[in-house]
Amino acid sequence: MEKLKIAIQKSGRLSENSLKLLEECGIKINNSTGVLKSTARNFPMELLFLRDDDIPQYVEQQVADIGILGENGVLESEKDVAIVEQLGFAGCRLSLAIPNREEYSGPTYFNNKKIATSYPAILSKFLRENNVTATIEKISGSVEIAPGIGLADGICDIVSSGSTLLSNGLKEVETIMKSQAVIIKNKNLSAGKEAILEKLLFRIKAVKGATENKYILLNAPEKAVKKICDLLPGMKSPTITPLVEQGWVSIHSVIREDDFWERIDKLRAAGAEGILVIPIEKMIS
Ligand code: PRT
Ligand code: ZN
Repeated sequence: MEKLKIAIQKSGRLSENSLKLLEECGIKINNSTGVLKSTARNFPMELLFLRDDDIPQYVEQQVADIGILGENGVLESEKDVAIVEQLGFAGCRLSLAIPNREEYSGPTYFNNKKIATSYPAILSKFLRENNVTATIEKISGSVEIAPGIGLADGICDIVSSGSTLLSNGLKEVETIMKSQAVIIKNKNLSAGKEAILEKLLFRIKAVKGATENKYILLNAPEKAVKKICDLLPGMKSPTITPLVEQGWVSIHSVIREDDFWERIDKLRAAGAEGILVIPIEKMIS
């Protein structure tokens, strides 16, 4: 039987979450520590452990069929691969930053300046689109020290919490792109491999749906049901069961994690009581 070859980062910020995602999809992986290749025990999948920068090339050449890496890495590689799913982890942004003391006037600030980055392709596209002429100094690590040592006037680098910029006396002045981990695929997969990928994506969506949503149970007076149901979109419509106490019902539904607290406040204001919120293990819509 055909196997889907997936490339994941060997060691770095994406490794742990990539393996965790596969595990949450019920895929059991044979020993993956310190090896370059492994297999799954209960899913037609082979794993390759690589540097994230190499993954787009391996996928383009179909050494691997699919891969997990940051969107920033995919764009920078300029390889002909397709992004098939955003995975919701390793969130960050690629930004331009300059020394704190400098006054920023907009992208033209960078005219005739030097910018240090590990992302020359994405940066030069941004500069072109903004009609800015700057010199790009390509360096592969510790980009944030470049202005301090006189290598460049500014930097273009990944920012997450912003503390690296802060401790190097830099301020973020433009966000070029937002990024998160994604799955990429080779554009010419066989029908058999596409079918395995579909199966994997189905599971990933169920896992993502579960982390993005919560199951909610609450009690409400019958007269408040309409108002409360309007606040609970759920998967279809909420489930309503009568309570032993006359005039009261129990309402069950699913709510999204992102606007969770706001919605709870509104539910309470509408008359909801005894609200229980429970994590969801998997969610299949
Ligand atoms: O060895 P290999 O080449 O595989 O790994 P790598 O060193 O190239 O990559 P790695 O593991 O550092 O990052 C992999 C991916 O994680 C990146 O391509 C991003 O998509 C994503 N990611 C998410 C980050 C960050 N958050 C992040 N904070 N990548 C890097 N950083 C670095 C950034 O370069 C800067 O030095 O963290 C610093 C900024 O962090 P804050 O929190 O101080 O702002
Ligand atoms: Zn890398």
